[in-house]
Amino acid sequence: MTAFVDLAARLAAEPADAALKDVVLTIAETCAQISRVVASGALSGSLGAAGSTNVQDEEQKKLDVITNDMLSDALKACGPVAGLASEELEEVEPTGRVGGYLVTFDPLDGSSNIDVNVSVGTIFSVLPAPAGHAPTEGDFLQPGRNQVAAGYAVYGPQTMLVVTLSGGVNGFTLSADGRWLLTHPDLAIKPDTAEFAINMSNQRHWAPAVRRYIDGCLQGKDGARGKNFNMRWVASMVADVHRIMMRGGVFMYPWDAREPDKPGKLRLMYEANPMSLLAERAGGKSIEGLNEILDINPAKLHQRVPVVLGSANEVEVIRAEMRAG
Ligand code: P6P
Repeated sequence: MTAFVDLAARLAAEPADAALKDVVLTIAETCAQISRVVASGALSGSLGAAGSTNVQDEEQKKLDVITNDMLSDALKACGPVAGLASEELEEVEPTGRVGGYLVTFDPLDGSSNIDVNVSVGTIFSVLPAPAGHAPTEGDFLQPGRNQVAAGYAVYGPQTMLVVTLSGGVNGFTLSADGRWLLTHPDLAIKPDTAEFAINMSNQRHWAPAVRRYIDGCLQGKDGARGKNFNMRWVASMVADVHRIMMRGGVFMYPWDAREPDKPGKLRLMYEANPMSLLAERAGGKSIEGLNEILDINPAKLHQRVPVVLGSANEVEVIRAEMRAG
């Protein structure tokens, strides 16, 4: 029987601040608890709609609210956390402490899948907090390059945690007795792929560059790309990105004409930025179209951004199409 290193031991080897490790361990422990709540489904009466909408004007599921409260409570009790922000909360929530770290999170990404038992996940991002004063919304508006840690938990056939602090990207599997065990060290995204993830039902709404790229993929090995492409779309960013971490691929949620004043569906601060840090640290790339997502200077807490993320060479093919207009 293989002896696996656990999360605490793996973090101990990281040259990162001990307080930051405490924050990551707190999030990891809460995700382990969320995994149990998600797995109980109908048995705990936690499925279905909450009867409310969030700041995104999206219907909240009961589990959106439950998991948000679990993470919010855990972070408010975690000493190094000065403030938190959530997809489910309109405003940031200072903890009453100064210094340390800010945490943004999507407590249950892909929750529209929860009632049909398809993988969902939790996404988190950790930023440095300001010294000397309680954090305001403006203190959260830092570019993704400032993140000091990022990760996600995916609640699927296995529950896994994928996280980066100071160096590479490591994957942990939740054991039956509730421990995060290092099963996927030093994750690396393959630079080339023949698999794309996009919601094809939006095809008529895409910009010309995206339609050209997808059309090229669909021509198969006799077309310009010279290979047959496969398509996957789980409609759960965590599940689609996890697949790309495991076997390569490219994930796209581009701007489309349905809401021309919005740049895309996914949120920068607690979806695109953490996933982009993980992708780049694993040797992949993540762009909004022409430029790296991690270089965006946020203007609003819940701002949206187009996302093209995954295998580096395939992202460059898409960027070239975007440049062509
Ligand atoms: P669509 C889930 O609601 C989410 O924010 C992401 O997890 C996912 O990639 C996307 O939306 C799915 O969007 O339009 O295909 O339902």
